[in-house]
Amino acid sequence: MSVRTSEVKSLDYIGKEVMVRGWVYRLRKQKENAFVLVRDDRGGVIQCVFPIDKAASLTIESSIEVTGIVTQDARAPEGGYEIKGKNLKIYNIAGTDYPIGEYQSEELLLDKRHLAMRMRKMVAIAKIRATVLDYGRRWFVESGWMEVTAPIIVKGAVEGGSTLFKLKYFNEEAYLSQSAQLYLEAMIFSLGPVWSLTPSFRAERSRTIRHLAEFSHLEAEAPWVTLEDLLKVQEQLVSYVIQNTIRERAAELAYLRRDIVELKKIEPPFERLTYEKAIEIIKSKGLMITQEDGSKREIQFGDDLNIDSERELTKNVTKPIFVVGYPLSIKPFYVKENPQHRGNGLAADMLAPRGFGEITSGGLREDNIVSITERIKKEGLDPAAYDWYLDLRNYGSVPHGGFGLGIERLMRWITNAEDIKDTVPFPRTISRVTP
Ligand code: AMO
Repeated sequence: MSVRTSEVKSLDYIGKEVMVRGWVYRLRKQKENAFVLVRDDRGGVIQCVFPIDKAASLTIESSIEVTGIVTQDARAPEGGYEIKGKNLKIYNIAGTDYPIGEYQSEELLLDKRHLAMRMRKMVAIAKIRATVLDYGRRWFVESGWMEVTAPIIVKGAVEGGSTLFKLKYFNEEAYLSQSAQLYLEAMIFSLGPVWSLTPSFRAERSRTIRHLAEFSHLEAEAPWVTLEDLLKVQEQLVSYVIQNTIRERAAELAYLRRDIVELKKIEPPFERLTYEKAIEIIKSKGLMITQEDGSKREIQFGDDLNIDSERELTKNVTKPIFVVGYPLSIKPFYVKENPQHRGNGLAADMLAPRGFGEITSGGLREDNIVSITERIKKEGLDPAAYDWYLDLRNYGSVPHGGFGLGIERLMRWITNAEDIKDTVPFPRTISRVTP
């Protein structure tokens, strides 16, 4: 039976025969012996030593099966354990031109992502990601929300027409979903609080370090909630995911050199900042915003918060903050108007600390059929495409709301990644659809 390297590295195995399967991660051939650092299929490594004649044909990334005796040797890398190899079975001798070495450009690593996935950095990130997804799901399951699945092929825009991916759907035009929200809204009427984890697609035309064309979207929707209820759900969810992830993935975060002192302190409540106050703060800091023609001006009420504004608001905070009450003019058609504050939406975004930017967005939904139809038209969308959605306002409409969390945005913050592309195995952007 094959064992993983992480199991072998314990006193229990000293002197015992084990079998490890994996790939040649590093290779040092000396006169008498070959020192083979074997990487297993969970990214762990252990040194295996063979007489040189047995291992002469090995190359980096050759796939092998090693049988041998576990010994302890302080000189062995990665913890002082090694395997004195008895048998070596070779599955495949890798080509000698393996393109991933120690120093590579980011572009090459993206071009060769199918191979770069074998790098220990990528394995660490993938493990953290699996844990983030695991606890994201668990929070909802444990809190009594029901998992549902929304379609990916849809007829209507949720987040504006400019980022829609068109698709030929038999004899008509359809789109890739930007968000499950409208479908989740349809499900709360019979299923109560629901959530989904599906890919969302955005034809983002600009290259940024926080936008992907395809991202993992954790979304939730519930009937009879207030905006404050939704904020509480989000701060609990994010805190729960972070605390469990840093506990279970301490080794991987350490490998990535992520300092987790601040992450340890993430717990509810998160500060709530009104949009007005946010604009005041940004103004007082003298931050200028860049207009479409490249010229700069002072930020004013009615402007959306871009990454620079978000960075300004969060550069000195250690916990996420909510910006609450955006003007309706900069929010999509479904955002409910605040009856106490006309023109303002009952919506909020969660901004991660230290400039990582928006990680969730959500709020209450407009539940009045007349207002929402007008808003759909105002956005230049065709109400006919929202027929079914408008039915929800016609047959037993209720106050309701929800939010969407971008898994890669959360991952970027947790792993302290420079670029969002680092948080996903095979990123999709305007300039990249392979591998
Ligand atoms: P929004 O468009 O703000 O809102 O998206 C919600 C969250 O999804 C993430 N996100 C992205 N992540 C990576 N690449 C992108 N291009 C990208 N775009 C968005 C962000 C963002 O906060 N239906 C609404 C939410 C709601 O009101 O329920 C929506 O999709 O983390």
